[in-house]
Amino acid sequence: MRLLITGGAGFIGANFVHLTVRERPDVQVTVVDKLTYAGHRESLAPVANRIEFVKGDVADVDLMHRLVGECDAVVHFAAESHNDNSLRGPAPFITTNINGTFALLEAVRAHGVRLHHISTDEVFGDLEIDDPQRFTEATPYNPSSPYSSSKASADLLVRAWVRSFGVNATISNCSNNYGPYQHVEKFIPRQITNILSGLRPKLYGEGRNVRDWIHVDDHNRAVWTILEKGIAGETYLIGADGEKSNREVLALVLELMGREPAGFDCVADRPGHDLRYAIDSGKLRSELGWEPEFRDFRDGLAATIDWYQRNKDWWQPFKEATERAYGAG
Ligand code: NAD
Ligand code: TDX
Repeated sequence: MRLLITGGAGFIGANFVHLTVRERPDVQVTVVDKLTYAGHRESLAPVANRIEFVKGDVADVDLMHRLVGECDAVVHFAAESHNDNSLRGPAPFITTNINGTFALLEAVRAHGVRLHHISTDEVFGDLEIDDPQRFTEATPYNPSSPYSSSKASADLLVRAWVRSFGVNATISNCSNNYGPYQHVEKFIPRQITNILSGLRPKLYGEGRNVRDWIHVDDHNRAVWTILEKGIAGETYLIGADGEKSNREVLALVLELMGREPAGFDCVADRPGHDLRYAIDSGKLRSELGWEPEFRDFRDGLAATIDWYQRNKDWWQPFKEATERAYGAG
């Protein structure tokens, strides 16, 4: 199988490339990535001689036609992915997440190639803390931020191309990922690398917000399950029953890193901050037989902390600029 992976130099994409090279040596991997501030060739260094890398933009129609024409299937990770950035400057979220998905859809339509589109649980909006319901495939879309509305737009384009043009595509909406190679702008790596840099962790508001954490390898194994067993036109929610408040996660980071429980700052809340995400992944489990392997968040978090401790060369070059972008907060 010749597999085109968009956004393969980013957090989840790079982990997907590593997993694929490690566990499916018969798959020929081509990565296309624009190498924005969030993309790192270094994340692919351990597998550099096992893959083809193309620096390019998913919104480049001609390039997508050429690359898609040379593969059997596409997994589409490439996106602008950070909510805080989408509040500061939404423009690239529209061009990459919407126009980029459109360019890819036209290419897979022209070449009859299978597409798996990676999306997020944020398209559903948020839940009350005490709501017994979780998101399912039937939950209506109700996105809050420029990021999540651009991902929702992309999902709707995929659904329309399936229905109107018979494109062979599946969609997955996953909850918050953690693990190695995640950009230090995101919650967990920001707090770990703040501590490692002598800075105090920063909690938005009171930290009541709940996220449903999943290890990146569990997400990526679910993507492989859908690629192999998923039904064209279907959407699958991916989640590992990992609900935790931000305050709880930060407390665990502080404990595992040997810091005082009070060793953090509460800072201004994110505008429009979604309160809670929670995924019911029953369809993926019962219909396709997927189950998460990382069942102990504490262990997964400890391993992630260890990775950031051992890989300072990877994150230190962009730590300062990331904190500068966050401002004094
Ligand atoms: P990331 O920001 O770490 O990586 C994104 C990658 O896409 C980078 O390598 C970047 O260079 C590349 N890219 C950006 N614009 C591009 C363009 N125009 N053309 C080609 N490449 C481009 O993001 P991530 O956290 O790895 O997320 C990957 C995907 O998973 C996204 O679609 C995101 O919406 C989705 N997702 C993320 C999470 C999460 O918790 N991080 C959860 C659910 C879904
Ligand atoms: O410094 C911080 N302090 C803080 O309290 C940061 C960066 C975040 N937070 C909070 C905001 C959120 O409630 O932590 C939570 C997680 O924040 P992010 O890591 O920015 O993730 P989130 O906004 O939940 O979105 C993530 O999950 C869904 C990914 O970034 C998206 O790409 C994915 O679609």
